[in-house]
Amino acid sequence: MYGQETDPDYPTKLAEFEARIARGEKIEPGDWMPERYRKQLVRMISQHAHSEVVGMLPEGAWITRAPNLRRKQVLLAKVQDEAGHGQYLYHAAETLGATREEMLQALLTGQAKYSSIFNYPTVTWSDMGAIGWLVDGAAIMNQTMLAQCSYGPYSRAMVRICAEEGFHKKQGQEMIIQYAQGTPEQKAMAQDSINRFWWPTLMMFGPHDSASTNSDELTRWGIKTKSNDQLRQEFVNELVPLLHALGLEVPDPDLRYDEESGNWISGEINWNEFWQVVKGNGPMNAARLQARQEAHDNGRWVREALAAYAERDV
Ligand code: BYC
Repeated sequence: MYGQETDPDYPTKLAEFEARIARGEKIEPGDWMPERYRKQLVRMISQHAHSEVVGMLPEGAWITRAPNLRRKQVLLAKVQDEAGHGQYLYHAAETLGATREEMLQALLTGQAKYSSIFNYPTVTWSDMGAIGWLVDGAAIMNQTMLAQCSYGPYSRAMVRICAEEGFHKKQGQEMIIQYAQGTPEQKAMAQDSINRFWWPTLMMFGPHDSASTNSDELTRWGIKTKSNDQLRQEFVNELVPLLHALGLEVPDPDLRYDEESGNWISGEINWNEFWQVVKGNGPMNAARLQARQEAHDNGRWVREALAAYAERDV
């Protein structure tokens, strides 16, 4: 597809492609697509896949420390689901010509991004609740939109992922509800988790629309149908009343309700912190990549065995 725009038929093909999107048709792997559309999707889907895989680490660390068997089973199932999400998403990116090896290499060398949220530590058990309710809750908001996106394999992966994330969100919410209504120590633990995860969760939605470099292209081609700020606002509007109803505080002294718009208006996010984390300087970036590298190295024998099996004489 090199030099696609020099093709004399490019304007016609582009117009047909955009007309298909405007009609709500899905673009499928073998279909003609602008090179920028393919690149944007590979970028976003592979980052999303990496987020699912790296996202297993903060929760996986608590499987052995779950307070009872029920919680352990639920957490195990959740972490296993995230591995599955990574698989669906890597497959979706492969339909666009990206190889698994190059995507994993980009992750392990620190070239590829993954969601900033997973570069924060999980220091108490109720962080499992905060991740489920806030982080998966934020992810669902974004992914429900992506389930409508114009690229068929990505949108279909999202339908299934959202169904599973719904369970993840509910188990986290149930945990925070229980602790908020439990002993003073449990309530303080839940509040502390909310305090630490609130702002990083708001950062998950990405920079303000005015600073979002990819949004114009993604919106033009039906990949994003809501903006970063719009989704973030929907999340804040949903969560604030629920947290208040539990007697929990939102750690934002500037938070206020705007009667006219019906929105809860947040104070300003610490964008310096956000960009530091995105650039690899967050509290857990180095530890996350090291853990992924170790897992990759430990899995080498499995990849070699699979490759040998695929090449065997039949
Ligand atoms: N973290 O132009 P913008 C989960 C980057 S996992 C890091 O607005 P875009 C779960 C962005 O990549 C769910 N980087 O970007 C798993 C761009 O840099 P590049 C994860 C971020 O793409 C396990 C630059 O900033 N969900 O649910 O229009 C356990 C400018 O941003 C972030 C997804 O991955 C960030 N938060 O919008 C529990 C959803 N935000 O790439 C739970 C798919 C921005 O140009 N992704 N950047 O170098 C998306 O929807 C979009 O990519 C984003 C950003 C909304 C994240």
